[in-house]
Amino acid sequence: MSGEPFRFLHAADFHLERPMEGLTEVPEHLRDVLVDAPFQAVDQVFDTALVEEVDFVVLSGDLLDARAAGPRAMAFLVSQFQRLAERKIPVFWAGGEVDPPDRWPAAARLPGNVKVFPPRKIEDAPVTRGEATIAVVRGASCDERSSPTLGEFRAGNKEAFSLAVAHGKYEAGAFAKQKMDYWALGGQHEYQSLNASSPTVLYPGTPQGRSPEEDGAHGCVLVHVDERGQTRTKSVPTDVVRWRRERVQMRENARREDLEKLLRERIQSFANEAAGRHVLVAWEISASGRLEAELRRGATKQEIVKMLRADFGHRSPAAWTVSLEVESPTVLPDAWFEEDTILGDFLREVRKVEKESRRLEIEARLQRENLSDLLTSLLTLPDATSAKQSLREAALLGADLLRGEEL
Ligand SMILES: [Mn+2]
Repeated sequence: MSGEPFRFLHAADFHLERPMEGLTEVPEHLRDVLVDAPFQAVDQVFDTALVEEVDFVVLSGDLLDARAAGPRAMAFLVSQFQRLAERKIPVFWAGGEVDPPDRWPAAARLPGNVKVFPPRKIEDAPVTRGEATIAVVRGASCDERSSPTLGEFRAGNKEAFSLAVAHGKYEAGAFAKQKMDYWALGGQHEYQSLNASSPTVLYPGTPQGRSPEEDGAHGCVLVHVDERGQTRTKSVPTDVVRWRRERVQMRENARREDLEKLLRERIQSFANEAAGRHVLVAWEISASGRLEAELRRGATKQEIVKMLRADFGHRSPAAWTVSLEVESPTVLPDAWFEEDTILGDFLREVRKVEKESRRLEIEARLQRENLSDLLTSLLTLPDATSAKQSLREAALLGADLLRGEEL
């Protein structure tokens, strides 16, 4: 294959129906920023397409759920398509889980530059420049139940660059036989490359992370195709607000001042790395001894959060501490269980309750279920994690209170 070089933009998972999550309280001065962030990020995606003068845009689904998003989001998306229509840039959209084509209301007319692929039926759409076909985009949308099957994608005319667009959870290694040049996938909110070249297979991720789980940079992917059909990709960050989930491990004997100093240094470096974006930080602290006990009870934790918010949360751009969690130690020292003290009595009692509650649960099931049901249900005993967790917390609290300040 030889032809003219061109470039296109690949984006997915806008989820314009999804607001920011994971914030127990929304700071007043960031309210508008947080509400607008998913839209601003998508605006940046389309800005990138225009600035880079791409030949076309491929969108791999989950742009918005028309049932949940409301008219503002739909009008916004249509207006973004319109911006590309004015520059005669075609858009190829394969619907995903939340945007199968049937869900889009007929009243919200899409501009003529937008090609929406039908559910579960692969269609070809050529991209032309003058007389020449520079690429063939082959796509299918999800239907209400499932994603398109990869095996049905086959490159046809190898004179042109072959690009497949689909939404779903696909495994690396499933892409070799079809002889496509590029797989534009959607359905993962983090950027993920399944294969670097021949074919290039990737998920661009969502343009804006929504929760502490979606931390780090988010954006879209700009793809350059040279005259031999070789691709070169470049991630373009578009997020307006960046999540950071940070685990901090404190050494033994660390003091509160040490923790505060470390948190201040880290949050400052997040702000620097975010290059002008707002940062939302969810901390997870792992400490031991006196510091751990101090963080788990009393006002210390709240005071640290307050200090970080006061010093970094009101800057512009802001670095806002969303939460600060303290990891519980997984085991209490064995010696504590043996002690001939009130603490020892208490911990032995907790251990007994733990064993007993599990035995009772199994007995109760034995009485009312047949064998195969029983075996299945034993695999998924609902109490296992949450009850254990509660008992552990109880043991820790008891240990804190009963040991007093001698730690
Ligand atoms: Mn999605």
